[in-house]
Amino acid sequence: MVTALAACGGDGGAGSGSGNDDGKITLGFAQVGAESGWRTANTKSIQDSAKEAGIDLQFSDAQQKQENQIKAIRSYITQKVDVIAFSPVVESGWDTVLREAKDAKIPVILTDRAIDSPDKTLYKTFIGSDFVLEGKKAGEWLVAEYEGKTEPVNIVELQGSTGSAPANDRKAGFADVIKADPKFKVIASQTGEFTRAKGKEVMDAFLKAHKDIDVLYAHNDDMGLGAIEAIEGAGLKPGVDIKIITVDAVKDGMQALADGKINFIVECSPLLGPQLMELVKKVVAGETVPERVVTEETTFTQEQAKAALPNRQY
Ligand code: GYE
Repeated sequence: MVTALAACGGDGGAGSGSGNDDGKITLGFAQVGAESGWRTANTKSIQDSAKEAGIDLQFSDAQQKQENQIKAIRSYITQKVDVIAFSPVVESGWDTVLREAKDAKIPVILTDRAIDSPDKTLYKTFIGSDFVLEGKKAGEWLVAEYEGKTEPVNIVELQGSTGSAPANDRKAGFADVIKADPKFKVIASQTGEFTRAKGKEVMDAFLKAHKDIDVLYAHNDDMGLGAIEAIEGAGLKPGVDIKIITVDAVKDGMQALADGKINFIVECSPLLGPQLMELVKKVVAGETVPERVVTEETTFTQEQAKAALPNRQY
């Protein structure tokens, strides 16, 4: 169920959603959910920057369900918001609802995650990370870490939410890099739905089924943090007995990295709010916007995490 469609930014109260009769731009944002530390930081960035930009924000949380997101988008169309932005839970199945938005002449901006529709006229722009590149960076660290070694390296993978762009692309980028050396073997790969609880549950099962796990690659910090609990519960040392690579670099992940429990984190920035508000304003003003805005990101080793932690924003 779409439970919250309340205004969360500016002074927009009831009624501000129907067009911009108060002179402000109304943005309807359909968020994925609240599954991870990344998502919490992303939501805050969007809410804070809408407020700062004087944009009325209508915000909804889809609880990781596409049907809820579609309902939220339809409700924004009915409310005649000025712009709709959303972070698609999964990649496919958006054409119908996006055509409805197009017919209602409401521009759409994709935020954070991509869709697989070949019809590029369904949205104005897509702002977010290059998830394939993130997966490649994870793979490159692993290749360097085991350079010169010949024994097999048994890898387990915790995938993000099934069908989501970050899960598909982080898996593909990583696989693409490690396939060059047959010593790297992904012996188990399953979704942990981007949550800590599921990450722990699936890692528990991996540990029961396989006695010889060398490496865990988790598609986000939260699943990695859940897996750390499972690994410690099994009497093993995370970061030592099992090397761990994650993606995101939220504070809790960075702390575990600095503490030696994670070995490498590929950064994925959730702070998309300010750029999104700029794009919203431009789209409403009828200005042309780039088709794709890629977020700039880095990676962190344990030493780099120690240095970066005091100034980490999220
Ligand atoms: O990595 C994960 C979140 O779409 C980039 O979604 C986002 C991902 C992020 O739940 O933590």
